[in-house]
Amino acid sequence: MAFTLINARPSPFGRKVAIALREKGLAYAVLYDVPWGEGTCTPQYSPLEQLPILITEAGENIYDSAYILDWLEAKYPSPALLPEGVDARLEAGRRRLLGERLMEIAQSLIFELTRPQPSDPWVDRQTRKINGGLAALEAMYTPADRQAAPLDLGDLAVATTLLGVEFAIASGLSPEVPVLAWRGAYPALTSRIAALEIRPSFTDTAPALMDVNLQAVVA
Ligand SMILES: N[C@@H](CCC(=O)N[C@@H](CS)C(=O)NCC(=O)O)C(=O)O
Repeated sequence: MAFTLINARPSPFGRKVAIALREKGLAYAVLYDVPWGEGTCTPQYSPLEQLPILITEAGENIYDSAYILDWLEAKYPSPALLPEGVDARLEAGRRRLLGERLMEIAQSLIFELTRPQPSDPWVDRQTRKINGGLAALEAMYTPADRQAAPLDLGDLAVATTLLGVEFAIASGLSPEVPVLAWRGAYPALTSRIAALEIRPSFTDTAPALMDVNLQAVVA
């Protein structure tokens, strides 16, 4: 097995890496960990104490999902997960950053909403950003050629974020957050993700709950 991926079953960040590995046909074993658990193994592999972490056969630890994807693209360029041409790459980069930042903003909103007394101005601010980010992505996904284009790192960030928040709400990890109910509200995003989520790389990596009391590594 060439790679080991330290991951958590509900993690959208880890899923993004797992999908890229599958799309590139790279074999990997998974170690599931709960970074908040007492016996977590994550700090042994990343100074940031966050997963996902990709351990190479040579024993190198690659961490942070965005950097792992860049690392994989550089080391295993085929099949490419970025389009050819500067402008197309920059367009994919913009979708990618919107997908990545939306995940962080959604996470911060969900954490705030689960506090005993959420701050209204903070909630309003994060809500505005999510509305703005989703509207920007909807515009970028509306052209027919974007809907039909091959999967790229922009799609991967957007899809794992939107499917991740959808899973968090459906599974009860997150309270209901109306601004995060994207499916159906944004037609172009809805149709693009409907096309992506049936790929084997997506169905094989569907998120699931984990017991946060689990000790360290589980099979
Ligand atoms: N920017 C990081 C974020 C990863 C992240 O937030 N991972 C969560 C699990 S889904 C984690 O390890 N949290 C523990 C912590 O932040 O202390 C990435 O993209 O890899």
